[in-house]
Amino acid sequence: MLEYSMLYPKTTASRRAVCMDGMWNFQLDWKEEGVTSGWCEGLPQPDQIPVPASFQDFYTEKDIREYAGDFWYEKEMFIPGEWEGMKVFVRFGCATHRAEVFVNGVKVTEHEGGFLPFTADVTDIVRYNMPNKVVVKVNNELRVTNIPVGTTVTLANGKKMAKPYFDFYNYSGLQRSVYLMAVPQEYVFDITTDYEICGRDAKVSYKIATTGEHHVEVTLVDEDGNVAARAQGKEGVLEVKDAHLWEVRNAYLYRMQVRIMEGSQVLDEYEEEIGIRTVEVKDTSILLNGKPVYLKGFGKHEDSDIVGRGFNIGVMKRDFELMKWIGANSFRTSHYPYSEEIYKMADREGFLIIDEVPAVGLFESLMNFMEASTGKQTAFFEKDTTPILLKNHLHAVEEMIARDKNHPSVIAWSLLNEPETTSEAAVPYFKEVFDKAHELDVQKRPRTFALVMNSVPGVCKCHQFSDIVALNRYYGWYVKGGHEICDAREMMIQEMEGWKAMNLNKPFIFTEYGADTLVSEHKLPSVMWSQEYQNEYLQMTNEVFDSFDFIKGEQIWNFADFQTTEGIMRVNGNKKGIFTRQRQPKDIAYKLKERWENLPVDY
Ligand code: GCB
Repeated sequence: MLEYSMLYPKTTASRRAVCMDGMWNFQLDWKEEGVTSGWCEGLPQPDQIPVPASFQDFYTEKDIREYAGDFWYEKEMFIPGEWEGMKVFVRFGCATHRAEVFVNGVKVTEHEGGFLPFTADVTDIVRYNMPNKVVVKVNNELRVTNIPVGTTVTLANGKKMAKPYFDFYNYSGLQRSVYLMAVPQEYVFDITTDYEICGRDAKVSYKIATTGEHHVEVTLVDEDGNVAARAQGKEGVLEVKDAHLWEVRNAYLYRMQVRIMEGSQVLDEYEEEIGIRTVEVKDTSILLNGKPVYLKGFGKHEDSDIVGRGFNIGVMKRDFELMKWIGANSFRTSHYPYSEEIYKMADREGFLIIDEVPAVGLFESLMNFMEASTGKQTAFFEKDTTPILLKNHLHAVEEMIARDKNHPSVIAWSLLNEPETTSEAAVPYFKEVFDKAHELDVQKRPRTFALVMNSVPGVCKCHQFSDIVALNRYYGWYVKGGHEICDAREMMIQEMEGWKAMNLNKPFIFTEYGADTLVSEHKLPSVMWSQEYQNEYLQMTNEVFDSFDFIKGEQIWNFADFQTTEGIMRVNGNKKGIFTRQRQPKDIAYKLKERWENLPVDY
């Protein structure tokens, strides 16, 4: 069990949640003096910066954008007198990649991992009816012991620079909302649900963790506000008559109200929106509520102009509108768990999510998409640092499942992206990660990982861990692109024949395939990078998908163009977007729309 509750901050009859988003003081620690000079008590010369946001794209100086090291945030928070006697927390939606938090100069918590929330208990430190000061030291260096994996180098001018083993830009900072929270001493700490559909009815089993011994009551309320079921106790079953199921693109959400009671007095009240649905893999099918579903959608990124990876509610809305317009039903949170608000919206809109832990870069190369195809081996899982990496990886899996387990939209866990699976050394590492996810998830959702180009039949040592085999494939782009696309097609078919011959009896999905395309380029006949080529590429891959019946999904790379590290492989970012970074369609979007709107759900 984690030290702090992962429940999303909410104001209820017994709780308070105050959002601390807005302008915060901000200072980069160029001389690495913050710790010794006592910046935890207050920043000497701060600038002001918005939270939530990545800090990088606000500034015009390149040294700031590329800054690697410690940087500090500071804000005053007023703690109301009425909160005295309650437990008071400060909760960070994320701090990328690691943080130490100080309140009134006292260290209250630290956290490693840049894409999951953490909470500091500040009850004994805050002064009531007075302003208090929160200071956060964030660090964005990449290391081989942490996920996502990379290194940090020192340049000739003495400045540090992050070197990711992945292509997305190393955006960082307080990229998600910060909340000040007050809860009663005895409070709801965790809620876990599981579902069984019995004809027209359903059983919702639940488990509630609280911080005391008082009695718990649970009420399930339907979308019309009627009570659908009640139960008593910290563990039990809600029997729902004529259950309204949560279906793909046809969501139905019940409110699960949890109350801790002392006689007739409510000590704490928390409400979680849930959807009644089951997920299962059977033979080569992915079943939602017992019915086969074919995944259509994207690998995405949290990425947009100006705020970088910062949560942007407007961009979120636009992305869902575009996904609905194009006929998608799913996405993968490549390559890290996204902001909680995005899962809530997917719950509401009936989208299916493959939830990915930030385990990307487990292959020693900035361009693993290229180098994996060359036969390069990096002995990634054979290093002295591997046990520390594994420990951090397992912790992130635990945090992700604790945070996201009750979202009906989450139908699978992706536990790594493109790791090196060509050596036996990967096997025990995978076993621990996959076992952990299975142990922690009461719903036993399918587990997967995205296989890099060289993880092919007969070579990949780890595909057996996957309940759904997920392939990232770039035949026709990194391999045999342009006029050689006919050879790419043959290679792709040959690989799929190889998998078929293994008779794995599992569903396969494509979690990545795509071609970089500049929205400015049209050329007849096509050339790579033109919109015409992206269309040809799509047609080729679709023909292959359509010839193997064990392929149960296609999530194209990427939903939108996104920022990457600069270099000769990228034209100011990865341009495989179906939409531009500003969320306007490329030509291919219309082709995908035509295909996806016409594919049956269980195709
Ligand atoms: C991959 C990676 C993804 C890259 C993509 C590409 O295999 O998983 O993070 O962005 O290839 O476009 O090269």
